[in-house]
Amino acid sequence: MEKIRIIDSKKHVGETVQIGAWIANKRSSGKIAFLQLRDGTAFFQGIVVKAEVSEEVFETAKSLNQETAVMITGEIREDSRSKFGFEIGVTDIEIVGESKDFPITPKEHGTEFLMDNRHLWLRSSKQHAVMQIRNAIIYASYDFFAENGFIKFDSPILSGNAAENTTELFETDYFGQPAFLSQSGQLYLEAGAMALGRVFDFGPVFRAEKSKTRRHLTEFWMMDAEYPFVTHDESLDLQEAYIKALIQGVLDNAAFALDALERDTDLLQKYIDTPFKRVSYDDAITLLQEHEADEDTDYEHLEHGDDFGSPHETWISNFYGVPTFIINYPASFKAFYMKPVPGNPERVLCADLLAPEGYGEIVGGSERETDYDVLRQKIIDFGLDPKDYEWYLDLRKFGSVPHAGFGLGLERMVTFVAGTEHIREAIPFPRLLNRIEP
Ligand code: ATP
Ligand code: AMO
Repeated sequence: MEKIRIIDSKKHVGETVQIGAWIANKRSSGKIAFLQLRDGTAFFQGIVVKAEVSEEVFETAKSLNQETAVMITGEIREDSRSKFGFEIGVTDIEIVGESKDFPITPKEHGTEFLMDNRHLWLRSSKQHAVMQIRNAIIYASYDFFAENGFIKFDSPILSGNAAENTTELFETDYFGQPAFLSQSGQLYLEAGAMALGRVFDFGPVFRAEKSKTRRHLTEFWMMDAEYPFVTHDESLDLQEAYIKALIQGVLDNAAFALDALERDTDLLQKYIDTPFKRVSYDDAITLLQEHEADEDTDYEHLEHGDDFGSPHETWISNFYGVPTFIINYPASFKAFYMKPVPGNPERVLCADLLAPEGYGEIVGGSERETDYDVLRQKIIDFGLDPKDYEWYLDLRKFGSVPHAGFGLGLERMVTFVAGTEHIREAIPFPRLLNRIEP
């Protein structure tokens, strides 16, 4: 008899098969038991009819606890009443692993309790759906980069210098010398771009974020890309195509997960079909000022030169209703490696992509400074030691070319596409300000 996975069940209609699964839920009456089965690929109903099976099998079905592991034998049938369209008419049940008092029951639980039990919470249908979306985004990302001629280039996780903001570094001891966990592979990717052309990186990065928000993790996965001989404008086109390809990948390959989360897929389709907005930082500030007295706004007044807070980002992205690039931010609160806007040294050639529906920034990118002397001076102005960046400065000595790149925070993208509330559900084991376990 063939052992199949639930996801493949429709190819086996009419056949008697075996499915290894866990009991997600169970209802039974005197005559019939409904088993909600899950095998990781999907959730699925098993029907055990007393009159059609041995007494022993029916008693076993009635005794099954939540999360007991079973090997089910039965016939795959089409059934329009089941959400999945199919079900299995159970003829035999073998218990593989017992389960007793599974802590996460169908009733409501508090967040801290669920987080303490994250290793078990992952089995719920909601977490299953979010993880499937995460997986679809990862595969779509690899596909996009492969189709667009990018080479995967892995940057180190242990580093002797800061890539972004020195206040958010995790420091460790490297045989008596300080080392830092990577905040972004970008600087190494720039070296990669000069060696291999279009490169991308996908790996964990670490930021000692002291903030407790629904958008910050201390360990998250970043998709970083870098390409030579392009300007930041050209880079925006690529970023837009990339984000659309990721959303498309989820619509194509994880539609069932979006459905389980009741995500509005028409909205996702709209983000693919509509050009993203591109608004300069200064125009965005002016727009915010013009609307600050409106009845339905509740953000603080900002002057040109101030950084946005979450309420400003939320308002801007809601105003446009599609993903919006905010370009040319003030140099004062952006990283040292960004190239100034020609003729306006106060602003830099960068963009943050704000996701609509209040999801905030999901991508950060920029055109990089190419001039050795200017870059060296900026490193000093930012309070960094040029000695730590000698290798990086070298890239400006030997055939420096215009180049740009961007980084996408995977978990922010997952949260946005899944339409979920908090970033902690977008990664299997979230690391947060007050949590490093399980
Ligand atoms: P982030 O700030 O989100 O860590 P980033 O590294 O790109 O990502 P910034 O460019 O400094 O950092 O910030 C982008 C936006 O993130 C800010 O404009 C703000 O809206 C939001 N943000 C940053 N810190 C917080 C916080 N503690 N609480 C709420 N929102 C925050
Ligand atoms: P930036 O600092 O904007 O850019 O980070 C890129 C993206 O990473 C995500 N992100 C986070 N996600 C979860 N938790 C956090 N604490 C967190 N912080 C940032 C966001 C953000 O847009 N080197 C540049 C990229 C580049 O220019 O190539 C960089 O790191 O989605």
